[in-house]
Amino acid sequence: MRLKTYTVNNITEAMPMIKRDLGSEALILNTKKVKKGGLFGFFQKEKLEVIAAIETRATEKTESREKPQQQPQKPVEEKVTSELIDELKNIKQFMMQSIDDKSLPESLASLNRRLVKQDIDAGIRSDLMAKLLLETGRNPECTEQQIEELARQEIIRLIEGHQQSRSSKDPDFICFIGPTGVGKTTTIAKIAADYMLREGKKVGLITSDTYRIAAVEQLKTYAGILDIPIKVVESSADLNEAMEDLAECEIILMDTAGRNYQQKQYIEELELLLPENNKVQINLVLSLTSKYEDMKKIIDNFQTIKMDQLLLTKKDETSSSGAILNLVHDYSIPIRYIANGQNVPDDILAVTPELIADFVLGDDDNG
Ligand SMILES: Nc1nc2c(ncn2[C@@H]2O[C@H](COP(=O)(O)OP(=O)(O)OP(=O)(O)O)[C@@H](O)[C@H]2O)c(=O)[nH]1
Ligand SMILES: [Mg+2]
Repeated sequence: MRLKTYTVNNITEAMPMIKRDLGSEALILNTKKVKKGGLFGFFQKEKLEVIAAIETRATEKTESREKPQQQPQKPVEEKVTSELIDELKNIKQFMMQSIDDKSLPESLASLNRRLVKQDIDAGIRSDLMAKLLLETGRNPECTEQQIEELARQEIIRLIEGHQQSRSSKDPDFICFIGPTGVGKTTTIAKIAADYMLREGKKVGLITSDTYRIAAVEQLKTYAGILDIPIKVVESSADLNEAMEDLAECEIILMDTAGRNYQQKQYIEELELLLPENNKVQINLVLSLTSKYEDMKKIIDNFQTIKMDQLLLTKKDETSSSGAILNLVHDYSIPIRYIANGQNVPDDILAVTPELIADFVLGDDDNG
């Protein structure tokens, strides 16, 4: 790694110098304010010290080793790769600590403040700011609109990298699980309507929520409105029977009782009920009004159940959308739908990377 330190008036001034000396792949490791000049401590000027670095290539590293022929090639390559990964991790850590509002030019600082308001994770913000700093360094004339568009493209790229579908074919049995009151039943009604009206599919419903007295009636009401069959099950034996009864249906949506999934015993109960079948798709429903740490705890608890998709609800009840991007980044579980209101069947959006980017940058019209 090559390091170079610059003392400048502001970060924008440092960018062309870094690019000239270290190239456009260079990273900013640290920035700090320093006092320079003056006499006996008086009349000093405040300057910015910027440390930038460029990683030397893995191949160059291998070649420059003293006796490469004495070690088999593969272990050497593996060692170099793991050293590089460690170094990059250190650099990232460094950047996360050093990039803050004060070290950013105003155009980026205001964007950063907006992302903080959206509760976007500090690591994601630092990565984004580092990329935007380099871009704006290449092109100091960047307008705020252009910076916004660059940020949007970067966010879309991040989402695309993390949102690969986990199942290769369309499911024919989708099970909805999640904490109490997040909107599982309402969302199932919206999705059932979507399959029927938009895709013209024959839909069937199953519910295992015999826990709450009104729960079965709630789903039965939707089944009645949509004129589709519904079965109530209490055990996995019942479930097999219900699936046979609904064999005519092209897609079956199954509702489950809301449980406090921060407690593992409820996950074990669910495991006993769900069919062991690769065609079953499991959707975890979470509300965006929950605390991010609580969402994480629930997902972490679901280690034993293969989760295929996330479904997020109550977007209309919160003004911060950062959790959506944090989830994409931290778990790479595809997010298929976002529900944004109580109206069945209208208040649901099919998720695209562009939609999430609009949400986190705060320029959506979708509630
Ligand atoms: N604002 C808003 N309310 C929603 C949304 N989705 C569902 N709700 C409301 O949330 C409440 C609970 O919805 P349900 O569908 O019964 O939630 P559930 O997860 O099935 O609840 P349990 O089965 O009791 O665990 C209802 O008042 C819904 O109208 C949404 O996207 N936005
Ligand atoms: Mg319910």
